[in-house]
Amino acid sequence: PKGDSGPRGEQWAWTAMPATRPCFYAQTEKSKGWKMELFLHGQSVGQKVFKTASFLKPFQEAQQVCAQAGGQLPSPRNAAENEALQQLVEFENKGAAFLSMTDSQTEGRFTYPGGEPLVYSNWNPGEPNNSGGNEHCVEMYTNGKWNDRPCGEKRLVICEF
Ligand code: 291
Ligand code: CA
Repeated sequence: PKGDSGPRGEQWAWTAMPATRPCFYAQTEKSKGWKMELFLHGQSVGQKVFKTASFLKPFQEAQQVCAQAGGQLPSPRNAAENEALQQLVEFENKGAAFLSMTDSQTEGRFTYPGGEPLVYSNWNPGEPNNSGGNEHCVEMYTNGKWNDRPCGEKRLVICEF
């Protein structure tokens, strides 16, 4: 971070704003409307923010929606993150939501968008079962459990920032 002085001689520290979290920073800058929007349709857990788009899309389009907003689809990496996301899915009341992970690369081996293997999972009993041989995406049910599901299905879009 490099320093700079303001009009009253005050010192300002500059640091790069993480490009993946523009919405989060916008929230802190903007009016109460933004905070209310996040209160109703978002969840903050640790350093992470989940925000729902409140509409349903197939996986690829959902990915694009989140990338456009500077985020990505949700990757719950522990029980606390999973629970925060579950509360959002349940409150939104639009059914299951897509997670970020797929096993499109290697069947049965689910990975994050960067290709790393899962560090946490919350599969529903019997999942993932690749039912019909075409379930390469993951949905979170309203109870927080995970199920592998075809990527072409439309699910609630939630992004992580
Ligand atoms: C069953 C389980 C899941 C599977 C799902 C789909 C349903 O859950 O076998 O592992 O992903 O069926 O095959 O597909 C359609 N078209 O309904 C059903 C429950 C909630
Ligand atoms: Ca399944």
